[in-house]
Amino acid sequence: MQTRRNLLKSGAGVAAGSVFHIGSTAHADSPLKVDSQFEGSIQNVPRWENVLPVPSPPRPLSVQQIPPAYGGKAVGNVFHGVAPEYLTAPADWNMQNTQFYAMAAKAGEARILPPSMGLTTPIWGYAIARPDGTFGPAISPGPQFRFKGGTPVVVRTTNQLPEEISTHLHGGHWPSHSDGHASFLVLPGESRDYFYPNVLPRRKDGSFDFTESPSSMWYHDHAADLTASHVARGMAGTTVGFDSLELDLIKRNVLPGIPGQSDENTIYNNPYDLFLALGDKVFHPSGAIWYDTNNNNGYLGNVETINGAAYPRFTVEARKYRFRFLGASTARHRRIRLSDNSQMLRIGNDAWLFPKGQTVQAFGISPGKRVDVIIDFSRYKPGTQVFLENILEQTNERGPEGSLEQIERPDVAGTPAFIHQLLRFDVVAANPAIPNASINAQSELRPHEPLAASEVEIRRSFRFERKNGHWAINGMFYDERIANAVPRLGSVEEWTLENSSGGWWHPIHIHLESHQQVVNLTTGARPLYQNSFKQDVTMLGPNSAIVIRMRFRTFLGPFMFHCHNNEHEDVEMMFQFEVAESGSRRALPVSRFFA
Ligand SMILES: [Cu+2]
Repeated sequence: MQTRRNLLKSGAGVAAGSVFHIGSTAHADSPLKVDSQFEGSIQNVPRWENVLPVPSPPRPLSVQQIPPAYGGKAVGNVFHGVAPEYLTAPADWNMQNTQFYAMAAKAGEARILPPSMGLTTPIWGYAIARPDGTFGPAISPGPQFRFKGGTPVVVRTTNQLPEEISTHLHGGHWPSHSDGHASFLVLPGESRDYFYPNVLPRRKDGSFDFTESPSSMWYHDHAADLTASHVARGMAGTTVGFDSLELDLIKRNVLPGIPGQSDENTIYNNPYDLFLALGDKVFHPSGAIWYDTNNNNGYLGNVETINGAAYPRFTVEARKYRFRFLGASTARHRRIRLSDNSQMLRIGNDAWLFPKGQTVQAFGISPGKRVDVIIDFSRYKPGTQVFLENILEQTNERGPEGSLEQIERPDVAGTPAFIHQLLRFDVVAANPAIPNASINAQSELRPHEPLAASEVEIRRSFRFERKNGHWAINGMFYDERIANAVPRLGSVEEWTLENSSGGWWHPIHIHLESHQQVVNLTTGARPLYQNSFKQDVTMLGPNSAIVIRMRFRTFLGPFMFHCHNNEHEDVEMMFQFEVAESGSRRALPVSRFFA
């Protein structure tokens, strides 16, 4: 018998007044389970009351000149200083164009839960400085920066919280001092000048490697031992990187935007391109975030948030949009689809656009990852409601149900056993003055240059495993004094990332450089399409081993690599590599330390 529920799931549009609900509705929804330690937490959160928050990017305080907000203190004249590269920058880094910002990490109040609940939530977030140097309110996600390739940026970050912090801008290519190293902190009451030169690494022939230009970055706290609780309290934000290649794709109306207007100024105002930061939280009945600092395995919330709002709705024109999905959870994995199972065009993995898009009905996204996707709403009539759904069940911290291969499949066969709706899109008529973007699966995006086996200088192996109730790599815990790998500046290395901790999932993030997957040693399989270019987080499913390659360029010094399940990272599944003038096969003491 065709029940109403089956009818809805079948994807047939069902009229309710003049509104068309596409795909499954709330009736088909599977709740998220909450751990017994959070007994009494908020269970039922009304959906689609919140409107999706879309941040407006801050403008730099100044360009070229140190801004008045710096209070007369030159760059580097703060307690934690600035990267030495700021003072020794080569002429082609365009330092005369440097943009200056100031930001504080501070406490605040947010409206994460829907208005009808009447609750606010204390957060730790980020606040941008006003021209006079005072800070606005803390927000979470934090201010969304726009970084242009070739334009250096300094962000003076002041810690107004009671615990030490470290800000990692994930997906970029930064000096060691500025990279958010877990031990290069900003102490309470102090400041650090984070220097983001926005320079591309160079190829062997000396030319800038524009294939490495990052698009979708995010920043989050990375302080040793404190990362997970800081991120759970709200310490994360997004950053859009762009270069002339991406601006040209908008000008030619390939990527969504406003053609003819999208130069480096108007890209600040592209209504068809936005981040969707996916988070999950547990709420105390007071509305406060409920987090257990004693649980080292992972944090699973029963309330889903996007851009800091629980179950929001978002009005879209009947046209193409670019969504930069971000796995902002500390431990939850998701598999995302549209409620009518219709096709999307995936155009990137982590910070980097693909050479060409990939048609998908669903994609997996684990903690730390970004998935860049085009959704074309022109297929829907104005008045249609279509939902964004997570179809991946995860009931414990070990990881989600199913295998990594199933989660990464681009197609959805049959009706998923688990459906949890995250966002409602309300489709309205498109502004006829702006043409729909032309992008399709044949559009040329960003070229890719593979790293060849013949270039590999050193091979290393890292085993991610459970040890004495904590999390280890090759049987060892994070030690800020030890460079666990020492690659030579300019060299290519091949690393085997192995997960031998039965049943646990580990998303492995390597700082400084993109890496390229070569082969899955467990299955012998070549990488899937979406994993065959660049990424900065490689997902290791249970009992798996994946070989990757990367080239270490531009910056000397120590950088982190670690599990991006933030709870695992804190205790202490984290190593560092130090890029040096000469490489070493053995671990060595760290030679540069930027406290
Ligand atoms: Cu892990």
